[in-house]
Amino acid sequence: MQNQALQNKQVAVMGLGLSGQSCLRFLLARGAKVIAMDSRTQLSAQVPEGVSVMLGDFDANVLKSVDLILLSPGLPLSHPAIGEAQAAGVEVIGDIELFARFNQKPLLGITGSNGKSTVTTLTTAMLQSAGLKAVMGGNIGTPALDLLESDYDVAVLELSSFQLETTHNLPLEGATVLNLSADHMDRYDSLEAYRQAKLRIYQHAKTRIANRDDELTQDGSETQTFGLSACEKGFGFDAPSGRLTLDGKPLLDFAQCKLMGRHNLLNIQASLALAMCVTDNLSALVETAYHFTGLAHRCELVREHKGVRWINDSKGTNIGATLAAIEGLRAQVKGKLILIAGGDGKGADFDQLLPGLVQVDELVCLGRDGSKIAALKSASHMVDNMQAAVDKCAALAKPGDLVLLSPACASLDMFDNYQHRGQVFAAAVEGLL
Ligand code: UMA
Ligand code: ADP
Repeated sequence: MQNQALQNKQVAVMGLGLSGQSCLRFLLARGAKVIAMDSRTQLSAQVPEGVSVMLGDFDANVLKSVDLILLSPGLPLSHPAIGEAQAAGVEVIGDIELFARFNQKPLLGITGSNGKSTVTTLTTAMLQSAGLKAVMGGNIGTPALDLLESDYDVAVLELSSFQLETTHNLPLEGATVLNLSADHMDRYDSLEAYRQAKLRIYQHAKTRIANRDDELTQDGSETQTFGLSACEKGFGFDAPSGRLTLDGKPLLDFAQCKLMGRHNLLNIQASLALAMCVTDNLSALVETAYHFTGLAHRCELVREHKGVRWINDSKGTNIGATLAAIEGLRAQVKGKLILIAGGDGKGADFDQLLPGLVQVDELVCLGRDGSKIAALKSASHMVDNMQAAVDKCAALAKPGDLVLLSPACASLDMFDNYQHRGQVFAAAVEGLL
C-alpha cells in the first residue's frame, strides 16, 4: 500500500490506548483526516493536534460516515455501533492489518494462550544472534506500526486473539499457535470462538507450526509440529537422553538450558521452528536457546530466604499458565508448594484449576475472584492484599518449601498491571529479610 492511499481519507480510530495512539501518529503522518474515539470519558494520554476527539458512547452516525475504522484490540467487534458501520459498508480493521499493508519485510507470528512473550523474545534473540536485524512488536508492547519507523530484516509479532480478529491479510513466513486453554471468556461466547480467532494466524502463513500435544492448536493445515513426544518428523523430545530433537536427530540438551519446566521445552522448540523459517544458521539459534534466561514475572526466582524459594509468576494470568507453572516447578520442590492465587478471573471456570491445586499443599488467595479459588481447596486462606499474602506464606513456610505467586487471574482489580503486581510481591518478599 502507498502512503497516498491514506491521504485525505476520513479514518476513525476507536480506542486511545497504546495501539490507538500509534494509529493516530501513523495516519496523521500520511495525511489522513482522523477522528479519535474512546468510550472512556477521561484519557491519561494526550491526543496529537489536528485530531478531533470524541469521548463517551460511540456515535454510529459518525462511524457510518468515515472511509475506514481502526479498532483497538481492547474493544470488541460486536459493539452495535461497529456493526451498523460495517452494514453501511465501512471497512473495520486493526493496527496489525494496517501494518501488514505497509510492511515489506519478512514476518513471523506467534499466538496461543500462554508463552507468547517468551517465544517472541527468544525467537527475536535467536535471529539477532544469527546476524539478522530482528525486531519484535504487537501484543508484547511495542505497537506494530511503530516498528515501521525502524530498519529491520525481519519482524517478530506477538498476536492476541483480539488483534487477529481484525487482521485479514497478514503474510507470515512462519506462524504458530503455541497452545490453547480458556482465557478472555468475558469476551468470547465459547472456547471455540476464542480458538477460531487464534487459528486466523495460519491463514496466510507459509509454515504453520502447531503443538502435537494440543489438538486445539491444529486446523489440519500445519506443516511443522513440536511436542513432548519422541518424533521422527518435526521437533520432538527424547526423554531418556533429555535431548530436544529435530526430525529424530538430537539438537540440544534441555538440562543445559537456563529455561526450566516442560512448558519452556515447548517454547524453545517453537522458537527454533519459527527462526528456521528465515535463517538456516542453526548453531546460532541453538546457542541462544542455551543462554536465554527468560522474562521477568514468569516463574522468576525473587529470592531464597531461610531455605524457602519465592517465585514470581505474576504473568500467570489464566488457568493454563498457572497449571504450567505448578507442573513445571512441582518436581523441584522437596517440601511444601504454597500457591498465591486470585485476582480478576475474566469469567474463567476455576474447576479447571483443580488438577494443579491437588499438587499444592497450601493455598493463599486474594482479589476479586480469590474466594472462588479458595473454595476449591480445604487448606486455603483468604487475605486482603499482597502484603498479607506474603506474611501468611512466611508463617506457613519451612526450609525446603517453595512459595509461588501464579494468580491464574488478571491483576487489574488490585494493581495497575501484572508487572505492578509482581513488583509489590517482590517488595513484600524483600521486606521479610
Ligand atoms: N478501552 C475502553 N474504551 C475504549 C478503548 C479501550 O474501555 O474506547 C479499554 C479496554 O477495554 C481495555 C483497555 O482500555 O481494558 C486497553 O485497551 P486498548 O485496546 O486501548 O489497549 P492498548 O493500550 O492499545 O494495548 C493493546 C493491547 N491491549 C489489549 O489488547 C487489551 C496490549 O496488550 C498491547 O501490548 C498493545 O495494544 C500494543 O500492541 C496487552 C494485553 O493485555 C499486554 N493484551 C491481552 C493479553 O495479553 O491477554 C490481549
Ligand atoms: P503470554 O505472552 O502468552 O502471556 P508469557 O511468555 O508471558 O506468555 O508467559 C505467561 C505465563 O504463562 C508464564 O508465567 C508461565 O507460567 C506460562 N507459560 C509460559 N509458556 C507456556 C507454555 N508454553 N504453556 C503453558 N504455559 C506457559
